[in-house]
Amino acid sequence: MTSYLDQLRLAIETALDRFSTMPVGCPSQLSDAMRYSLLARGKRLRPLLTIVAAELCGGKRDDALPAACAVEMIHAYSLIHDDLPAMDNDDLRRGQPTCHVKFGEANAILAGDALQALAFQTIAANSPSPTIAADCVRILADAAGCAGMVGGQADDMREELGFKPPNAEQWLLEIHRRKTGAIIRAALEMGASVAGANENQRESLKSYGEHFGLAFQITDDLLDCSGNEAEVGKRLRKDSEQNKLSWTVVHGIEKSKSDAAKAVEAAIKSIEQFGNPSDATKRITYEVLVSQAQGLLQRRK
Ligand code: GRG
Repeated sequence: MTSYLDQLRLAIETALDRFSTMPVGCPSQLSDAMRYSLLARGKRLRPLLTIVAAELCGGKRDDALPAACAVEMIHAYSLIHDDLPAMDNDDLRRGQPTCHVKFGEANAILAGDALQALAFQTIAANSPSPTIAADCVRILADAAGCAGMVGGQADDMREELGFKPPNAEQWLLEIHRRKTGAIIRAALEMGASVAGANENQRESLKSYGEHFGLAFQITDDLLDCSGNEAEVGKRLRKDSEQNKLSWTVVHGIEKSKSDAAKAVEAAIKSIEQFGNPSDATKRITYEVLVSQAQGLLQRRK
């Protein structure tokens, strides 16, 4: 499995570099800011999930790479904007100064904007067919937009304006579902789409993504309490210091750990139908999805 993952990561890094080689007309300071954030040391979790989902459903890696890179571009844009002074005002991301610290606030806003456009351009121009391109654009736009990631972020920001939700548990679950979960779920659904998966396979991967996304965010909140800044590559203890709503603030550490474990279990159960495949590639991709979910419970970054 290690060599499969190493090869996959290399394919993702190479494709990200290729798809972010900017056309003539892109100002160099903008291209530098976009590539600085996009190509920085990230875990590449979302593109990895897209490709693994595609291969699990019998799709080709090369066909999945445009959608995989697009989801990483959307993720990179969200990190750049989330770090801005108007949002989280962070100075460290992926182990390096944030985009606005390095290039200035205006360039960082524009780099995020342009990465968002580049994501959709990458799918449109490189997908295996116009039908797949249209489907992936719809999936990613739904997940990134006002009822998905941006909507989740907007509600998350309301807290800073003094909003106190009547039901903090439900409110937080809904924020996590949109702010973090929607893009992870879209990563898996695009993999299914690229592979021409049937409806049953698509639903099962979406459900995996939903549970995985929740487990990911709960473990992110746990890392904020107990992680090491140098390892994680970003500032920590922000939620607890600002008393921001997070899973650990609402539920406490022990329940957060058990909720994460339950979400991981549910994720793995969602993909039961893919267990015991005869084909070697499908077997390894199934095992990768199981181990990526289990690995969340030991996250150190
Ligand atoms: C500002 C449009 C806009 C959206 C912000 C997703 C998001 C919404 C903000 C990201 C900030 C954040 C810390 C969210 C919590 C979980 C998360 C997405 C963490 C970062 O993802 P990783 O750990 O990061 O996969 P790497 O750097 O490894 O890719």
